[in-house]
Amino acid sequence: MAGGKKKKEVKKETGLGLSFKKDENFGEWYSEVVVHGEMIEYYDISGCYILRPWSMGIWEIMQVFFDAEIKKMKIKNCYFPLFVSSSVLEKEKDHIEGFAPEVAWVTKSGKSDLEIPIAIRPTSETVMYPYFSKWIRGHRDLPLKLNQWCNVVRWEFSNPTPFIRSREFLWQEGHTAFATKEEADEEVLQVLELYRRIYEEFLAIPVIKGKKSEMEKFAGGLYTTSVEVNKGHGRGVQGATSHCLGQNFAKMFEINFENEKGEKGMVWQNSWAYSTRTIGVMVMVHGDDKGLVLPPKVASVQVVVVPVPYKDADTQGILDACTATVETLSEAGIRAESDLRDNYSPGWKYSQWEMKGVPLRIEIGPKDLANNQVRCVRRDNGSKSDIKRDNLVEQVKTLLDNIQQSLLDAAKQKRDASVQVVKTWDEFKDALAQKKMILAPWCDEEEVEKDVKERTRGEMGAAKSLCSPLEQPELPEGTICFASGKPAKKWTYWGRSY
Ligand code: 87F
Repeated sequence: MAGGKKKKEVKKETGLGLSFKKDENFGEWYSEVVVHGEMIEYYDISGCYILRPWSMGIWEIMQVFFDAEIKKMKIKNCYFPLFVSSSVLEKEKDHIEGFAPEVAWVTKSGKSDLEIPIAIRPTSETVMYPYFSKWIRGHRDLPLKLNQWCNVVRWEFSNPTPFIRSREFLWQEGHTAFATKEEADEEVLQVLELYRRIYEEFLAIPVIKGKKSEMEKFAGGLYTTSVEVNKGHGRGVQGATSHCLGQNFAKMFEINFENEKGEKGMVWQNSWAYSTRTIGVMVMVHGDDKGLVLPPKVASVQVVVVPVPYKDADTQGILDACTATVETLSEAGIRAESDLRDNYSPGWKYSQWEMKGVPLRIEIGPKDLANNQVRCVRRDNGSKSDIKRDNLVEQVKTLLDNIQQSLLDAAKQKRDASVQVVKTWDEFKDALAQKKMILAPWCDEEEVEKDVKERTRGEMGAAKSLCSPLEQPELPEGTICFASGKPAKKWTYWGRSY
């Protein structure tokens, strides 16, 4: 008891260590991890956060990948203004209606009122599409495929959470127009696949690709696809979305073209986005009671090299070995850094780099120096191994690959363990109470989804459909809907969602 108390005091002095446990108080744990891990600094405007280099580095690595992939698809980057005039924003009344309370407005410059208030973009459909209308004349102007990397503002009122729900966030938004629905349909899935790869290949997070219900889709569009993450405790998070807008916006903004035969047609449009929410999801899935756990593919520092000098040892020799190790790794394209600060103990440095989630730590002490080896410690499972400096690069690469794979495997296992297949309402209620994510046969009727929401209302938040997986398990003839008893049309995931 006394020992435990002492430990806590030490933690306070150094500012290291977390005071909340992931399993005990998830919300507080999350806020503490993103701050102590140096990803986020809180700001004096509620719902706004500073992205420090440690998180911005992750964003940039994903951006390099995604930007190159969409360029292969002949999508071009552009930049439209941050401001939207009220007349344009409100042109599409239906689509904006539900969102209107979240739109932020500029009403003043200095002390004087603006003649007409100007909105700040919450998304850019209405900003861009008047110009799509202007630029698209004939079939030769199609397809028009644009993307922009930018910030958007949505004045959320429910509890803000760094990365997951903030009033300003960074994203890419793709907006494309085609002559045919087939082309649009194809692109929706191509982009969805890129989102899957960001999660699975970079963030080591398994996702479910699926289609949203009529209730949960983007109201301005034709259909919405998404990648859904199960972050445990029966909660789903929408990871990214790719919409087919159909011809709704084309009608509104008169985006017409003339085909080869001189006939008038309306374009088919898509819009799609992923945001800095990806980073928050990564923290939630992989983080532990020691802090962040970064997958090697997105870590701006993949390996940190820490000298472990002893009083009577060859300190300079150890420091030189650290510098040489970083150099060797860097030359091989591995993101490595040494921590040669002389005002912190090795143990203190270990805790700090663990808090920041660096995938691999290399320690070099007198014994390692004498044996021409280094000690490697994995962040994900704490396992230690000594490797010879002769084949450092090979072995470190293997270790990093293994860490990346282990993180994905562990996340998959956790996810699979928290999914429950149900057939009846009673099973559904039980599974929900056990904080499971649920896969159930559904009749796909809006009224029934409303009813499910109504019947599950409570302090935990109502259940809703997350998505119907594109890869459908077999649905035997005669299977009935878990909620209505009518014939089931598809398998759908349900849960409580962010
Ligand atoms: C908030 C205020 C105003 C979401 C909003 O998902 C408007 C909106 O239109 C709004 N919140 N949305 C839907 C965004 C749809 C779509 N936009 C392009 C995307 C992907 C990127």
